[in-house]
Amino acid sequence: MKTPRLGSSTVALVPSAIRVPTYDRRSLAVGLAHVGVGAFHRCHQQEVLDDVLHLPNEQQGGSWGMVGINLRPPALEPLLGPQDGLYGRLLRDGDRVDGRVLGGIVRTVDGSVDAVRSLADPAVHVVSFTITEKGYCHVPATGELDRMHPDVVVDVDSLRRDPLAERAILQSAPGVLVAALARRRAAGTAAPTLMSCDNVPDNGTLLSGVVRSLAEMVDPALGAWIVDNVCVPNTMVDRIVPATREEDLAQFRSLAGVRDDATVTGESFLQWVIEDRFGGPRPPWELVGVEMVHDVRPFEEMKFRVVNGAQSLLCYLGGLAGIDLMYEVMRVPEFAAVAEHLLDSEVAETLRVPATVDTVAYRAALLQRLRNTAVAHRTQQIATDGSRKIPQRFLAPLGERLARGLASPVLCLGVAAWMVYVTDGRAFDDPLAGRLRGVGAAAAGRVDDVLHGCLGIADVFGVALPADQRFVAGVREQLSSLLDVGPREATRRLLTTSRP
Ligand code: NAI
Ligand code: CS2
Repeated sequence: MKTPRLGSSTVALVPSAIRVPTYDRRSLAVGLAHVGVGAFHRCHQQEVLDDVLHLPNEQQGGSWGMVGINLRPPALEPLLGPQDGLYGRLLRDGDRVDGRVLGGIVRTVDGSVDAVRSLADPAVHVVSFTITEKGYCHVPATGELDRMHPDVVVDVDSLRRDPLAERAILQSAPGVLVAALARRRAAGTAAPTLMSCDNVPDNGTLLSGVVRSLAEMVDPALGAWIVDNVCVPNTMVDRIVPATREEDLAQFRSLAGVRDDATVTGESFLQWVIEDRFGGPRPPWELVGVEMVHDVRPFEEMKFRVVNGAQSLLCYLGGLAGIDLMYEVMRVPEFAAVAEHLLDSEVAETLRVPATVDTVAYRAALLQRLRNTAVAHRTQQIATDGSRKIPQRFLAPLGERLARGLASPVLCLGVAAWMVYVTDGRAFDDPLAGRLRGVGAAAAGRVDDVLHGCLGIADVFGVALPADQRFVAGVREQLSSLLDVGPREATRRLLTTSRP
């Protein structure tokens, strides 16, 4: 017998071991929008929203149904439309699996035309984003709008001719936002609060800057209106959510007895810290475990430098060693030791630890998360878009340590491992992939050519670091070692010489 597909008419078939929405989804009005409904959004923010929707109505302070928007593949309609927005999430820790059906998405939209229309709807009070680090069309080294980005160039031209995007097909998330805000301004309706949930530094400040800059290129008065009317809080988000595999879909189908094409999986750990600065109504996230704070920066720096810094160090060392999964990388003694050394020394010395954080527990939890054999997190996935990730994960702490006269051999090893990874001829995804492959082809594995070819990319390294001979020498030492003896021996050498 054919397995029924998950949807409003079949969700009642799901066994009680799997929690399903018990709130009335038919009465849910749209109050939120999200752009970039990928695996992470569906496994992080949507779980928190589902918890909000299960609160007593009098505690919710509004109707928080969400319109899900994708501007890039995968298209949402074929994925979630036939399922009435319902899908399953599986949390795995060791041999424990927790299944749940989430129901906060009440409408799906694909493409810029319907996206602009949806975001211009005054009922949408908060627009959130997980559009990947490259979705902001910014310069990684500065956080400013890349005015020469091909999508920005096209959108500015389109919007100058068609400011409300009545006909324009827009290419970038900032362009879509500018068009939607222009419609709200023209209609005299309130602006939504924009909330990035991406792993970019000062994500709200960055989002606000790229939107304002693109708007000013179209119409300076619109740019000024955005500055005066649009709140863009910073956030920190944390849950390891690997790309969904066929076996994940099969496991959910087996547990739930229904077919779900949109299943997502992750670890049970979840943290969300939001700067409490909203221009209008918002869900009562604080009632379901979200930390609403005045300053996100300390939480963000901890996350980028401890969690993401360790992940990026391990993914490049592991990738160079031919290892596919992160928990397998942690089984290599040298790699586990150098990750711990990073946390305990070079990173720890740069952190402004929030008063609410127990650093010993945070470190122990991270090492356990990285060793979680139930989360099939590929080194290749974490290595993706590294030019947009290493600035906040390696270069920011490195620069701070240099300013204090502190050496950072492990962070330099991370930078060097990235350099080898993107120039040794392997396949990888990155907005700068073409340029990086060109460096690799020209360098042919010669240390100084790889080093200076990569350091010459100002979008990533800026100007100050490549001009600092301590930084250049530190990276060169690790790069030479990696190219000479490979990742495992290079790591062992570093640990022998630098660990107390
Ligand atoms: P995914 O590949 O499942 O989804 C990516 C989403 O971004 C899709 O909805 C896609 O349509 C959209 N997108 C991609 N490029 C875009 C562009 N140039 N403009 C507009 N939209 C674009 O990836 P996933 O796992 O959902 O991660 C997305 C982002 O979430 C990450 O890049 C990161 O910033 C953040 N994040 C991810 C975590 C994870 O463990 N996967 C954890 C913490 C944050
Ligand atoms: C990972 C992150 O792919 C990557 O860049 O480092 O998605 C990481 O899993 C999350 O930030 C954890 O919260």
